[in-house]
Amino acid sequence: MSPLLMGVVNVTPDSFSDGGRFLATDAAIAHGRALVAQGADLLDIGGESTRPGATRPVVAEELARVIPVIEALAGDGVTVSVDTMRAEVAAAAVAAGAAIVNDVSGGLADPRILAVTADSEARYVCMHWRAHATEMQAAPHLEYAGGVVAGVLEELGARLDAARAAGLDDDRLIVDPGLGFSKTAEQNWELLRGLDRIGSLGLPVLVGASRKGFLGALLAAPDGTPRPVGERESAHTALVAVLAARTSPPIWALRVHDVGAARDAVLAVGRMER
Ligand code: PMM
Repeated sequence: MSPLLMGVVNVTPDSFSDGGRFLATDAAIAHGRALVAQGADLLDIGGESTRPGATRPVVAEELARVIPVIEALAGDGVTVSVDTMRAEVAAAAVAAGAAIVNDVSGGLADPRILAVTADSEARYVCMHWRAHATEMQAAPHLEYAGGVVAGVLEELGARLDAARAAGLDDDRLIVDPGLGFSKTAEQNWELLRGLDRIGSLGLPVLVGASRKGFLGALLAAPDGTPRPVGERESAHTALVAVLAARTSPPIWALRVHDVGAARDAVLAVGRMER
C-alpha cells in the first residue's frame, strides 16, 4: 500500500500575496484544489505557522483564516485535516467538515482539544512536540537523555495515553514523530532511521519532512548557508521514494508541499515493486 499524500495548505500571512482576507481565502482554496488535481489524497489546512521563531495568531484570527477554506474544500468532497493546537479551532473545523484534527502539540498546548476531538467523529494526529515555535529550538528542548528515538517514543506514548483517556480509541489515532520540532538536524535523521520503532506503537504513521530545515542544512552551500526553502525538493523527493518503499511498517501518509513531485515518486516506486 502506497502512503497517502497529505497536501499542505498554509493560510498564514507569509502565504498571503496581498494581505487581503478575501483574496487570501480564495488563493488558499484554489491552492487546495490544485493540490487535489496533482494527486493529493487529503489536505492539511493550517492558520498558524509553526516554523521556528513564529509567533501565534489570536484565536479569532486563526478561525477567520481556516474555517472558510475548510468549508469550501470539504464541500468539494475532499478529506480535510485541520492543523491546529486549539480546541476552539478544532471544534469549529470539524463542524465545517474537517475529518482529521492534526495537533502538532499532541494535546500539550491546549489539553481540551483531546475531548473536543473525541466528541466528534474526527481522527486525531498526535505529533511529538515539546514547546511553542518561539522556544522549541532552545537547548533544553533538544536534549533526549536516552537518545531521540527513545525519548520521542516515551513522550508520544504519554500523549497517546492522554488521548485514549479523553475517549479517542486507537482506530482514530495517528502518530507523527514531529520532524523539526525540538530536534537538531542529526536528530531528524535518527528519527527517520528509527521509524520502525515509531511504527511499533501499532498506529498509522504520518511523516512531514517537506521543506524542513534539516534538508536545508544537508544541502548547505560551502560557506554553510542553508539551501533556501524552495530549493530542497529533489532531496525531499528522494526521501518520499524511500519512505514509500517501506513495508514494515508502511507509512500511512506523507505531509508534503509539492504534491506533484511526491505523487510521481510514489507512482514510480509502486510500479517498480509490482
Ligand atoms: N510540520 C509542520 C506543520 N504541521 N503537522 C504534522 N502532523 N507533521 C509535521 O511534520 C508538521 C505538521 C511545519 O511545516 P510547515 O510550516 O512547512 O507547514
